[in-house]
Amino acid sequence: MSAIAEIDAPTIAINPFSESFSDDPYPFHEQLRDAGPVVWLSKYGIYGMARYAEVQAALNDWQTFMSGAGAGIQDLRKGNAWRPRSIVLEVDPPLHDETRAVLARVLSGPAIKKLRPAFEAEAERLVEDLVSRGTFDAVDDLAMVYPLKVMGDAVGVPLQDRECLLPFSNMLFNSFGPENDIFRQSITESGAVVKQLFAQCERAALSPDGFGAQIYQAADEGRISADKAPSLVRSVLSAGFDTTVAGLGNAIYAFAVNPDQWQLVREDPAVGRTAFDEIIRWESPVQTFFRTTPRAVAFEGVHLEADRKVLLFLAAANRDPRHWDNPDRLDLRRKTIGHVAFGSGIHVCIGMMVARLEAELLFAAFAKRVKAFELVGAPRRRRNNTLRTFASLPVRVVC
Ligand code: OVM
Repeated sequence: MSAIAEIDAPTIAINPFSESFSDDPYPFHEQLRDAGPVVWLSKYGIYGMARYAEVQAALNDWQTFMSGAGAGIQDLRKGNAWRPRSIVLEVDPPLHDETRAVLARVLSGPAIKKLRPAFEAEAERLVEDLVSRGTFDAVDDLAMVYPLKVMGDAVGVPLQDRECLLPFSNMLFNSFGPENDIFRQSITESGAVVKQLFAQCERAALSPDGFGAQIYQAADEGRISADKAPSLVRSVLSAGFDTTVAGLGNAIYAFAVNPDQWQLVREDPAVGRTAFDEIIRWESPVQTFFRTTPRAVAFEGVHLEADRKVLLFLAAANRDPRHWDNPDRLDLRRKTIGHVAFGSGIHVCIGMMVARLEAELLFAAFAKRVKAFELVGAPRRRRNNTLRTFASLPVRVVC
């Protein structure tokens, strides 16, 4: 018995994986935050947290909110999981620290710095082409094109083998949620791509100088066992593409609907360098991730049962008025430190420097040439159980 009385989490009937929730999550986020520090989502029999303080605390307490049972709604300890777990995202220390260290070296600051000239040349080339067209789709012609080109080159995936990456990720990010209509549809649509994606993780399929090859080199050097290399390549291919596609699409949308904020980027290169973090605070590509309680837990005065999934609403935490001033406002001069769009704690995004570099260089290339982005058709969202992203975003650039 604990000395302090514990209450049960209030029950909420909201379905966070419904069409209406993903169409406009923000009113639901407010209800979830206002209901309490921890809520019980009766539809799925899971806990949820949507306030900044609790999400941040849970992300930084891996012993209480473990990842080893998977980052999705399914408990991967219980067998018949459709996919092998990620050996970095979905494991706890000590194994986590060994695999993380390998990726940390591959994706280190100096390593990312070396990418800059090639990333910059490609940003200039692509943006010059888009600006000369005047009107384009910011998803099909930009957000999907640039990461596939520059990150595909950096990892060492041959050009002709990249088509599987986005359909695979779309399905994978759906698979963190329940087996609903969109998850099933993405499985149907992805057909052969799972096999192609796994084939792409083999050493012989990767160029000899990219991140993929460097992961195999870590195995050669005995820093991880040889059987772990393909799995770590799979993590990079899973996490490194559709996330930035979402973030870059959301960025162009953000600039189109907040023209005053785009002016700030044009006027001050320093704003352009930090804009992406505010954009992903405001429209977080990864909306949610799960953790699991390994035992009964007392957290913020609330009793949580053992072996329960806990849905962390990262995007709701990023707009919690208990933490942020005027959180629904995109404010590129805001101090965004502490946002949880990249997560926090031991699993914090390991590729964030790549994502920031892609955004910074694209924004700089546009800032030289473009006064404003205008929507020329209705943006269409791509519904996904984890990602907030667009299927189509027709825009015109004003020069
Ligand atoms: C992984 C993985 C997959 C998807 C997302 C992610 C955002 C990681 O396989 O490690 O992090």
